[in-house]
Amino acid sequence: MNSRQVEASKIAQPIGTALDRFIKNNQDQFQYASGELSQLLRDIALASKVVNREVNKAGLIDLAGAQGTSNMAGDQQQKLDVLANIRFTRALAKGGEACAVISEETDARVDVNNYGKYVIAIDPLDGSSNIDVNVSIGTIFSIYRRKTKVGSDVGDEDILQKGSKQVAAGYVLYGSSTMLVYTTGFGTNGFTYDSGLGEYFLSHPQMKMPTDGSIYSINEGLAHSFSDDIRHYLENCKKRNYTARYIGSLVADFHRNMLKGGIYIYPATAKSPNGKLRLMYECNALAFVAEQAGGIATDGKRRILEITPTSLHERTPFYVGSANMVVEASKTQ
Ligand code: AFP
Repeated sequence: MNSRQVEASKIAQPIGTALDRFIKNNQDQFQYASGELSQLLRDIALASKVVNREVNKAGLIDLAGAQGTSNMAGDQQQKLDVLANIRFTRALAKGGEACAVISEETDARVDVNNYGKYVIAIDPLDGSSNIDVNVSIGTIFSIYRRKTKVGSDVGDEDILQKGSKQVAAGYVLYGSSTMLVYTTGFGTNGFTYDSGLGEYFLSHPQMKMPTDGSIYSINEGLAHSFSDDIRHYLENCKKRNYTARYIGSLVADFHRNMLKGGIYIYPATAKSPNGKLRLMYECNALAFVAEQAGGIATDGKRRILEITPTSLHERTPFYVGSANMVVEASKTQ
C-alpha cells in the first residue's frame, strides 16, 4: 500500500488533524519562540479537558451550586468557577511559559515564574450561573507577551496591555459538544473534542463570521435602562423580523453568532454604567477571535482592541459580531 492509498482508505477513514499537530504545523507563523506559545496552547487545552470532565460530572458529584463567595467583580462564585480557576492556573504555572496569570476569579494577579515570557488573562468558567441548569458555559483566554525583561519581576506594564497586543486568544465552549476556538492572528480555527480519544480535532478551519446576520443577543429584560439609541436599534431589529436569542453565556451566544451571523450586545445600563463584561477576561479575547474571522467588536464607539486597560477588572460595554450589524448598532451611540 502506498501513502496515497493509506490516506484514501475507506476501511479506516482519516480522523482529521489533531490540535497538537495543527499547533506544530503552524508554529512557524509565530514571530517569537514558537515552541513556547505552542506549549501554552497545549497547557490550556489540557486544562480544558479536565474542566470538561468535571463540568460533565457536576450533577453527579458535589460540584454544582454556589461556593458561597464572590469574585472581585462582585459575582457569586460557583464551585466550578473556583475549581476551573485552579485547574487553569495550575496548568499554566506548571508549564513554565507564563510569568503571570490574571483571572476573573482572583483579586490580584498570580505571579508564577519570572522566567516566563507570557501573561495569561482568563475567565476560567464564563456563564457559570448556567451550570446548575445544564446550559452551555465556556472558558475565555488571552495571551500577551510580557514587556519587561525576562527574569525580572512582573510589572503592571506587562499586565495592562491593549487587546491589540494579544499574541493568541480563544475560548472553549462546553456545549452539546466541546469546542476549542483560537487565533494567533492568522485567522480563527475551531477544534471539536473527541472524548473517546481525549483529543481536539480541527473541525472548523479558517472560520468566517457572516458579514451580516439576523440574530440579536441582548438581555432585553434590562431594556428600561438602555440608552434611547440601543432601544431604537432593537426596535429596528424587530421591524426586520430578526431573531432574538440570548443564552446568558457569552461564549455560547458569541459562538452561535459567529457561525450563523448575528450581534451580541451588553451595553451600559443604569446599574452598570460601564456594562457588565470584563475587558481583560472576556471582551479582548472574543474581539480578537471575531476580528480574525471577519467580525467587529466595539464598546459602542471605540474598537475594543484599542482600549488601554487601567485596572485588572475593568468593565466595558461590548458589541460584537457580524461586521455590518456591529457598525449599525455602534453608530446609534
Ligand atoms: P456569570 O458567569 O455570572 O453567569 O455571567 C455570565 C456573563 O458574564 C456572560 O457570560 C453573559 O453573557 C452575561 O454575563 C449575562 O449577564 P446578564 O445575566 O446580566 O444578562
